[in-house]
Amino acid sequence: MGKHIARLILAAAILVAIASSASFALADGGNGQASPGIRRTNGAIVVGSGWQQFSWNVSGQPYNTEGAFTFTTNSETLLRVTDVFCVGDQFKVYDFGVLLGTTSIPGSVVCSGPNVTQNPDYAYGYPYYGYSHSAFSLAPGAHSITIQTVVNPLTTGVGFLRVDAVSVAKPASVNNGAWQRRYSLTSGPVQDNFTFGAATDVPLLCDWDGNRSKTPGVFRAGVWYLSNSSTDGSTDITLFFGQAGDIPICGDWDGNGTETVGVVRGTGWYLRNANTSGPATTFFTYGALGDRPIVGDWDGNGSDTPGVYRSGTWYLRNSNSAGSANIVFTFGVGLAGTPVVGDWNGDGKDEVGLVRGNLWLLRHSLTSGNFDASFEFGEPTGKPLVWR
Ligand SMILES: [Ca+2]
Ligand SMILES: [Ca+2]
Ligand SMILES: [Ca+2]
Ligand SMILES: [Ca+2]
Repeated sequence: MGKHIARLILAAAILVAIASSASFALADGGNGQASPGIRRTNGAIVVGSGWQQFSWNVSGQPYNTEGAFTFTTNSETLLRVTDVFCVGDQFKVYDFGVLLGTTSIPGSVVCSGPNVTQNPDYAYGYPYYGYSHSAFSLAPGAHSITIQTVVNPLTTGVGFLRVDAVSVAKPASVNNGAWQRRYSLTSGPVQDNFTFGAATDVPLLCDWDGNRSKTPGVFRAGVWYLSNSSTDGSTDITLFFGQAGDIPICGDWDGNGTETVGVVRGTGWYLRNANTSGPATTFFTYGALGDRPIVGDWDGNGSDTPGVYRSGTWYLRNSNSAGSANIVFTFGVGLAGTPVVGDWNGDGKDEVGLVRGNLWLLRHSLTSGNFDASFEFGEPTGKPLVWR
């Protein structure tokens, strides 16, 4: 029910967006002047203040004419860059002169029509428009962003960038009831720790009360002990679900914002939509015996759905029902490791990783390939988990 409503809202939003962008393109008549967003007046910009225009006006390999966009962040930040107006330009993005990456491959040059827009939200949000665009994750600290136009069929033009603090996944490691956490996906020391549960428990991290913060829980032979705070030993909820030998899982199965309990028994997935004792709300079979079950919001629609990891191949499904995988890719073939799931780049969709000892290897897209980021954290013998 919730998912159907979400789909209807999404469909309506897309229709409105298409209608708006079409009239926008007509109204502006192709004069080349981008109107939305904030025109920067000096080098410093404020994180979270919206789109900032940048421009280029010389042929060859021009850098943006404004000079560097500078800012300092206290948390992980997402830098988004997009072309607007005429489709066809592409950019290299630098931080203090160090290449962060190149924006996506642009569509063929087009300056008019229903899919031409000067609104960066539409240019960035609708990939089929063909605007070159990308997101780059930035670590906490000082940044100085410059843009180089590497494909430049029209000599002059404008694009937009924005920087926003994001809530990305963070690493944890649990060893014999001792929980260690770090506040960023980087190598470094433990930043806080607490004790919860016993050595033989299976630890989990989920948002049991729906306040956007994942806190500890443990599964002990069919009994769940859940805490809504990451502090020593306090149990807020005790409930019965599943039995000894089950693999415990947790996630927001119905997309209502609260993450709840589940177990995998053989290939059977038993999910419950409340953190109370009682029968499964949903049951289906998925995967094969011996698979490592994982849970994530692969499509970013707000509900968590199943996946399995099998010897380097990931089989992900976008609904909590029996059926075949919607997404299949390889990552980590030949590498022993523990699969982990999290939104590593803050785009609202979950990605996967493998933890080998204390080495975390993260993939930033649900596609075949090598790891995109790595760091060391946790006890080599601990269980890696992800919080936010
Ligand atoms: Ca919570
Ligand atoms: Ca839920
Ligand atoms: Ca989903
Ligand atoms: Ca993501």
